[in-house]
Amino acid sequence: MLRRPDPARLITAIGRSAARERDERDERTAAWLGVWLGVSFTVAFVTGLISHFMQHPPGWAVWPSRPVGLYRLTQGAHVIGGLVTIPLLLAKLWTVYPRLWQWPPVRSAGHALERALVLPLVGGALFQLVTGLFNIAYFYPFPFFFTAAHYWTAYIVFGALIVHVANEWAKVRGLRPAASRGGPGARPVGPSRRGFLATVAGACGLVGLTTVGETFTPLGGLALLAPRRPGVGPQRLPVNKTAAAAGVTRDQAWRLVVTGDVARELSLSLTELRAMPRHVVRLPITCVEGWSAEATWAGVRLRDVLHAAGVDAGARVRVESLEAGGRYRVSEVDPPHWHDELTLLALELNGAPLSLDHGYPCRLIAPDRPGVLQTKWIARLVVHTS
Ligand SMILES: Nc1nc2c(c(=O)[nH]1)N[C@H]1C(S)=C(S)[C@@H](COP(=O)(O)O)O[C@H]1N2
Ligand SMILES: [Mo]
Repeated sequence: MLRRPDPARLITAIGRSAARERDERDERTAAWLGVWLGVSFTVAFVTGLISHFMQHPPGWAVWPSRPVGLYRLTQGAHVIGGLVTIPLLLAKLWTVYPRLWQWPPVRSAGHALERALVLPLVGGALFQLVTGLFNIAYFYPFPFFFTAAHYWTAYIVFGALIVHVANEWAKVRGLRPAASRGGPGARPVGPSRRGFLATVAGACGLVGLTTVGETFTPLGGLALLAPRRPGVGPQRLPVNKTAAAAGVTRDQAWRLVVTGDVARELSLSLTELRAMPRHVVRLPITCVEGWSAEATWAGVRLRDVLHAAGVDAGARVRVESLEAGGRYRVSEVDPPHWHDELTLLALELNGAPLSLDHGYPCRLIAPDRPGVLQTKWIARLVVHTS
């Protein structure tokens, strides 16, 4: 005998299946965004570590001086990739935030872990993107030192991300086209999800397009969102720290002193330095904050000066600036960089003597090296063999 359908139960059943369909669509959207975020955070983590260990060599690894533009590539990927990640993370948060108040709050041990990860994962990811953005905009409203906070938080976020991905693996596998999986879940991709993902991709593309010109010169004209642009600045090169900000003035009695573990101490006047073999190189300044710009530099090879002082082939060199204080007044040069023929004590930039803002009378320019290590207003080279 046929039972008459109960309208109330029918409505509940329809509602439940609609909700399930919406949930599934949301889950797949979230999973797709998760895959993209996984890729972008992995790239940011790896390129960030490269940048960190270049600035703080760990002893077991020395960064090579070639290829010339390698750091330009890794740091460009770090900063531009980070900016592109902002719309991606916002879209992901928008897709998943209703789950914050799901009921019951905990369904299983795995689910409990997933929920406990929300704070380090989401909080940490937001912290990285916001502090990174503020830093490249030269806006420092936070009370901590950006570099250290950004570095340590990276481990927290990446660790949380690994656990999260392991936890979500089953859902990511669900990304395979529904038809090929068969079964009751088989449903064509809805236009709204596709439209949403296309909009997110478009937003990411737009951010990329309006910032990549700060390091990829052919697109410089489009770099509307970039705080520094190649070609804009004195001698057609941006300046990060001016001489006024560094408290450096023209020093008529300037001499370059080479000291430390040397066979012969040197003290060279500008005229004596200019009398040494002059070399011209084309190299970029690659700021850790993402912008980079090529320029033509002329000056004396660092290795020529060090050889004149009788320096050990394995020695390291501390380059010291006239600048009295400041975090970037000294930098270390390891053997691969000072042996490189492209590494100059630059005296000229783009065909004219260095301007004071660019490091007059003498600055370091080396291939494949972060901008913070391209010390300006050099006064002393201190050689050490340990
Ligand atoms: N002495 C000194 N050198 C320095 C800095 C500094 O603050 N002090 N800033 C560095 C940074 S962060 C960058 S990106 C480059 C910028 O070089 P530019 O001003 O010649 O373009 O110089 C580097 N050299
Ligand atoms: Mo920089």
